[in-house]
Amino acid sequence: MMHLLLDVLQAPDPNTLESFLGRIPMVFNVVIVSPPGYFGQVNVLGLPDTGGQLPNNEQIVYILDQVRALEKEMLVRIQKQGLDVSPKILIVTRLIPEAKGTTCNQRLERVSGTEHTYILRVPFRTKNGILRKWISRFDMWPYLETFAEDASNEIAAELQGIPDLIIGNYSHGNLVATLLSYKLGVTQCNIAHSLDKTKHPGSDIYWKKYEDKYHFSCQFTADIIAMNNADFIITSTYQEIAGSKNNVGQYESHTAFTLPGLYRVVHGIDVFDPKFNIVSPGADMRIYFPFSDREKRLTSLHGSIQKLIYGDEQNEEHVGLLRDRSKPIIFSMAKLDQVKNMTGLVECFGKSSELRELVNLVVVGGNIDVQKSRDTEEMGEIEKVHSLIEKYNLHGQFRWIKAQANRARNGELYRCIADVKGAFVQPAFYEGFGLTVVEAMTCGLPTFATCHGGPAEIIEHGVSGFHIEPYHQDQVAAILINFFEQCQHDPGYWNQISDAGLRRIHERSGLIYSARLLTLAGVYGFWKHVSKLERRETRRYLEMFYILKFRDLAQSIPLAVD
Ligand code: UDP
Ligand code: LCN
Repeated sequence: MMHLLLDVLQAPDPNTLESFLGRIPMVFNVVIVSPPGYFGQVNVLGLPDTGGQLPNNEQIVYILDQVRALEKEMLVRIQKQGLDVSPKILIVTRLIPEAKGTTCNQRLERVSGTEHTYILRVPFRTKNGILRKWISRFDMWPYLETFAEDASNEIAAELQGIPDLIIGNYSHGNLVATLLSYKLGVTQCNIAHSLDKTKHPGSDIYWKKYEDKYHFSCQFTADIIAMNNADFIITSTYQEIAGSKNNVGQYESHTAFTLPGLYRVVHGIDVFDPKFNIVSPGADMRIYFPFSDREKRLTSLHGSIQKLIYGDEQNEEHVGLLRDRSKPIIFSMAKLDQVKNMTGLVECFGKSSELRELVNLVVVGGNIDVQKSRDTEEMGEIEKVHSLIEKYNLHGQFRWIKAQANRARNGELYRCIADVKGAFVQPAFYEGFGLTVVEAMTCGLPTFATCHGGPAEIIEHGVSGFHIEPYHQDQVAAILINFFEQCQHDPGYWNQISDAGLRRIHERSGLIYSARLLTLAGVYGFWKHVSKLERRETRRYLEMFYILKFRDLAQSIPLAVD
């Protein structure tokens, strides 16, 4: 460190400064905020903000993987720094008294596979008392200020002090992280995941149309405040920040927009601000590994997977049959949200007799029995799949399996699809990052994924997989047909794409994720310290915006009644 310091004093280039700051012991306590949904490790029920019966929503999976890696890295660093201190990581989420059989009514829960990481739950409170039931993320805005206040006390009690880094997730987490970091003067990092503004095209101009249901006015205001208050921002891809030639980036779409009748943003965020950093998460390598890793394969699960794919039974777990087992399978797995466009994939398959000649289709997602669903959007999608099965007479060529909670088995499922020389298809209209794409590629499954959002960057078209345009089903079918025909003529072609996908993933491995995160925390923590003055005007402006705009908007949302 003395050598590094000498170098910094002599020629302070950014790399040396970064290594130097990265080594200073600065981060011992980390708080990660994510209020929506049922945040649990098992059994989180099928509600929209949780994404299934399990931690299967990108945000929860992302955070649980993140904390495990983060704890490891913190321990290594603390030891290297010659210190004898136990780190602590707290995931702060909402406590839901009516927890429906989950652990979401427990105040504190240790994260499995860690020593020093806990989920800390804090209830939503108003002057009428504590809110007992689950509410949708769209209706949470009026609760968040008090939540942040209460959370800061709970955090202080748990840590016996203040955290060194606060990481927000998604609109709500980022707003609460803002309030906490403002109050405590702590370095703030934001992670957007999939912001709703880009997921719902036109939601700014037509905000009034969506207001009753989604309260986007609140959410977009919160997003703007949080991204400007953050000391640094982590994204999974470059696209997410600045977009591409054909697609607008998540952050880019916040640079200028209008909410007619409310306000107009002329300089919402600078996408070239040095606070942006690309740090991609990888898939958990214990669960997702190549199909060719024979010794590691979970062969004991093959029986149940075979049943899942080929079993005769038609029930609420699966419907449809695959008559010709010699055909490869195209496989997809996602929530049955409109934006995931699973129905588009089924339709694309249904319409193309050529594709149906070549392959079978297997889709995992949602409920099959519409009565079992509690989400209106999902209900619409469920009915659409059922009607597509009839319309295109998909019997014998299509299998639809209900959302699957067992991650270990899901990993093996991807590999079993690879065994039959199949492919993975991710047909979303927009995808913030696309964990399933990384998972499939990590298992060595050739992957076809949407060209809108993260996957466009994960895959190099025609090399390590393929980009598809979800708005043009004919084109999607043509790309798939072309691939499988080529595989018939040249069996080596399948392996070539599979290998290139694996290589691509390893190049961008998520193993470096937590190391990078901690170094960034050091660098930006230092920067926050030295640039206090510069940011004072911004902070005053944000205070004003919060008090004069956000508060009124949040208060206009009706409170839930138990
Ligand atoms: N997933 C799952 N079972 C399902 C559907 C999805 O375990 O039935 C998992 C999937 O493997 C991935 C995550 O849920 O890890 C979904 O992440 P993605 O980024 O694809 O989409 P999100 O739902 O977060 O928008
Ligand atoms: C992150 C996502 O990607 C969305 O699909 C979720 O609905 C959101 O978080 C809220 O949990």
